[in-house]
Amino acid sequence: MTDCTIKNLHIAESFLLDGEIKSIEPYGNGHINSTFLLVTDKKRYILQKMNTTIFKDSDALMKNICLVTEHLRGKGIETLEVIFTKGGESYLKCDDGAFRVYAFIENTVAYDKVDDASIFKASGKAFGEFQQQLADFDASQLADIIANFHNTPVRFENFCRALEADKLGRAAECREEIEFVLSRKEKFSKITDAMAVGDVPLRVTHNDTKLNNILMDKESGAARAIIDLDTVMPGSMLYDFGDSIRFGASTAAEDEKNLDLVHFDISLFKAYAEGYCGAVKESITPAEARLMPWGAFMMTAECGMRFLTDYLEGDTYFATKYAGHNLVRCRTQFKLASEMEAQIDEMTKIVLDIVND
Ligand code: ADP
Ligand code: GN1
Ligand code: MG
Repeated sequence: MTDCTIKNLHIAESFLLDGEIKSIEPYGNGHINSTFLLVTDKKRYILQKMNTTIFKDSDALMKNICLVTEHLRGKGIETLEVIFTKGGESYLKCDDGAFRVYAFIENTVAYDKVDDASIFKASGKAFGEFQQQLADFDASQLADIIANFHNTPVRFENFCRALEADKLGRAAECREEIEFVLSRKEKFSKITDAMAVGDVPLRVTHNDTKLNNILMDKESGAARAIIDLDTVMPGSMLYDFGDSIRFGASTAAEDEKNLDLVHFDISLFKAYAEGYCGAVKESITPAEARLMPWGAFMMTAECGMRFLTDYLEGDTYFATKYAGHNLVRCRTQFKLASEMEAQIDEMTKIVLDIVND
């Protein structure tokens, strides 16, 4: 057993598990928390070392998650089940960090990519419904876990600071990407401006709606549960719609090195829009409908900008697998964002046709 496994074993033993622990192995493709599959002789669980550098207030984070999951469960919706510690806490704080356990949601799959438009449409419908299910949730109960999470102008300022400091001298090798960001400064306030004047309402949103944050039924392909609830907080529908498009309407992985393979697939956009916009049809405002395509552009450009910022700052935020991983990710995002920019009118027509149908 490695040191890490031994430590995790001690940690896992602090939780109210059913059965005797058999194995603990790294699991999944998340960029933020360290995730493990924990297996006992009776059941499977997810053990996570929470990223306390990013989520500084673990108490507030777990309180949010408990409140949101209770709200959803109260409506009969399948959701994450927090397994408490033997001491009755929702997570374990110890010298090695902060840890939590969820029941493993069985017979599901978290996709990193879909080719089947019907699965993507089903994920859109589920994220749209998630938004509706949280519409009667009292937002004042929720802590703002990461301030300005999708405030693109603030993300732009952070990027400018990292560029100015250029502490590792990496700016020289990403001139094109830097130019991509700087030349789009004016566009970055499109959503925040609409929110400031009240055209786009603040809602309780997920804020990290990439495809591998929804579990789909292995057999039927239907959506089962929305996971990764760390960033559920007040936000905009445009963020949730946009982030799903960013990740799922691409013809390639988020970290594909060959940019010739990376394209924005408008037919996947249409499928997702049918699912999502269909589900929020009753509550979507005209401004939200009009700005949906900009949500996709914004989340994609913003994510690319965040990858680039992290690259300039020395890869301290996102988990990376090799040197230059964040720059590779940034390039796919900018390629997608520029293809979206070129098709904004078509995308707008698709959304308006669905909403006005
Ligand atoms: P991160 O914040 O690092 O993205 P996630 O909470 O999304 O972490 O978990 C990473 C991956 O672990 C998910 O993409 C999914 O594959 C898997 N996962 C997380 N929670 C569960 C669960 N309750 N049941 C089954 N799989 C899960
Ligand atoms: C992170 O946690 P994960 O891997 O689902 C990030 C998102 C980014 C995404 C890019 C809390 O999501 O904002 O869009 O990586 N989550 C956080 O893949 O920063
Ligand atoms: Mg995740």
